[in-house]
Amino acid sequence: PFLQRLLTHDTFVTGNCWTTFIDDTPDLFNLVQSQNRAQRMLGYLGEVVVNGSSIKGQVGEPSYKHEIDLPTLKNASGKTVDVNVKPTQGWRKIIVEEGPEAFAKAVRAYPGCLIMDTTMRDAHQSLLATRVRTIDLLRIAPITAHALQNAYSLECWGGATFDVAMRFLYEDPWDRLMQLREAIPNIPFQMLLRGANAVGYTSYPDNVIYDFCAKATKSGMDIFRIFDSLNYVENMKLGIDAVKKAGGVIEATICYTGDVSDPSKSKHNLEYYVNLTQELVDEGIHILGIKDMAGLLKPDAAKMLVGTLREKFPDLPIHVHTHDTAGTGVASMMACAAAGADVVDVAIDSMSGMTSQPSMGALVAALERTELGTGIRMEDIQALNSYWEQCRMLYSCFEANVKSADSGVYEHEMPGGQYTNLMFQAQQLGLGTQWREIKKAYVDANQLCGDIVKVTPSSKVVGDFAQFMVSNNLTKEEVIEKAGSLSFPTSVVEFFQGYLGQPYGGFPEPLRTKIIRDLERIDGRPGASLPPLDLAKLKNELVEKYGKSIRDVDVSSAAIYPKVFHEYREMLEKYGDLSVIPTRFFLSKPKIGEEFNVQIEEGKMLIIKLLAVGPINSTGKRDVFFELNGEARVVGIEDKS
Ligand code: 3PY
Ligand code: ZN
Repeated sequence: PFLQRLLTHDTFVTGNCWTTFIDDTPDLFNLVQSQNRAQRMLGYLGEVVVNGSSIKGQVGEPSYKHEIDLPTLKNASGKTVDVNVKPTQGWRKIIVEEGPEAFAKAVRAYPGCLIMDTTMRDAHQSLLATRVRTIDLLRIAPITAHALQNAYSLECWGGATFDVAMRFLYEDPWDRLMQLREAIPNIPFQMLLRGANAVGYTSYPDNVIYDFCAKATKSGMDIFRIFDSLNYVENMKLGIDAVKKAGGVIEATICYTGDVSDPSKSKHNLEYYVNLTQELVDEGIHILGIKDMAGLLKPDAAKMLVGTLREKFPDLPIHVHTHDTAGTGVASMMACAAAGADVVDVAIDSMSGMTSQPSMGALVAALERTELGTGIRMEDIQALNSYWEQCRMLYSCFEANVKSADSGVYEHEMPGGQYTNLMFQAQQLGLGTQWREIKKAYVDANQLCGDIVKVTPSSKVVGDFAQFMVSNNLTKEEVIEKAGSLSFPTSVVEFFQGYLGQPYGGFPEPLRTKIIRDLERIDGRPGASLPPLDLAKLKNELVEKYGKSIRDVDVSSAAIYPKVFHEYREMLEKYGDLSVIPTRFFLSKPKIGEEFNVQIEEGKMLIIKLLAVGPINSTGKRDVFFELNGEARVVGIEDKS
């Protein structure tokens, strides 16, 4: 039909000036573009039909085979809420109209306990390998905007979501942020910023961090939870200043490790956390975050820590984050709230528990009708939960198979996200039976590193070290003894060189010297010596390579993840925008004759049906026959089996 339209087009028939034909005939050009786009998408779908999904970390297919039902919300008088009408009430109003300081004051003055919902970031990072796609976040977004109007924030960006979006899901993290912002104008958005590492795993030049934070606020981000994986304040100062300059809310965060209620764990004691908080307060932060990334904060310790900080810093809003690995999450968050925390983190019920955050429904119900009420209604939680129950099954192929609580976390101290990751890797590498050994080696590796804070990226150092010890059958004593001749994982060597920053209490010697030998030592902030990155030059290079579609935010992606960004753009060139494909068909093939819709843009729908798969031909390819908006289409796909 395209050729037919072209050949019969008036201008074409008269043979007038071909070079201006496309410019003068935009409707035809649009048609070419959208047909081309559809064909490229069929290329991806055909690939999934013939060779299966190639998404890393996927085991099997989604167990959910239906369209996800969207819940309806009822207001207090039982009337259905029109979720297409965007809500105007919410905590974001204060940030936008009065700024971060006023927001912090209002949060501190709130009599109850506010919640942050981590479902769109940490919960799926901890349970589903960060694989939840933008399309599924967007579907529930307008409903969330109504249901969680009184939430302090939604954590929906940062941490691992940034690189995973490009690396494994072939979608753009900035689009995710901007689209969510559009759908949820009223609730503050929160992101996890790894201090001088931004959303990466290494230090970047300072100007990259400033640029990133400025673009994030411009794209809709409000609150930045800034941490450093060694609680190294010099690294955090950079993030704090970048967020300050960008006009965002600075939630500077102390990472919690050890046990303040156990006198035998004396390195990270109450005094350590109080001093650290003072250093951050001196930097002019708006909110204090306490990041209990492994779920080590037992209720009694929570009472001691939050109670002490509350007393010493009466005006400072305190926001506590935890993971429910051992199963004490709800109890601990209630203890935090009772001791004076202003905000605690939870995830929607079906995305909560174990290595994720504690259950929103459990916490909200537990605090309901107390003076620490959250202002969130149980019926709204049930509605949201019905969506996420289905969604979790849609992503069942990324479940790490953690089936129970593990109070062993008090000993091994693995962060929630890493726990699932390492467990999954242990299974994949055939180390499944050695999972117990990995956990034990993790304890030893941490001691060898000097008993450090373990969170991305320092947790990776300890994890790599532990895997190295298990696969080389090395005890802690043997590592110390043979360190001079062992070939350590790069991450371990770099940690000892000082590439992550300076750990509290310093590096253990003589181990450090034995491991790094004559390699460079960095004794201050690792990023301080990096020359600025020429972002204008980078933009020119990107435009030259990918054309005018390159936006300023893409420059930031390429600055932080050069290789990942280029690989993502190559996928984009090959298949077009894959983010619009419904998840079930992104991850698995449809049945023969099954029809599904892909909304490629507002008002433009592709109706796709898989018709047949041909036999393998002499070039090793199979023809895959689709129906696209009623017309037959065929794509030739190499059979890789
Ligand atoms: C991250 O850095 O992604 C984390 O979630 C750390 O807890
Ligand atoms: Zn976390």
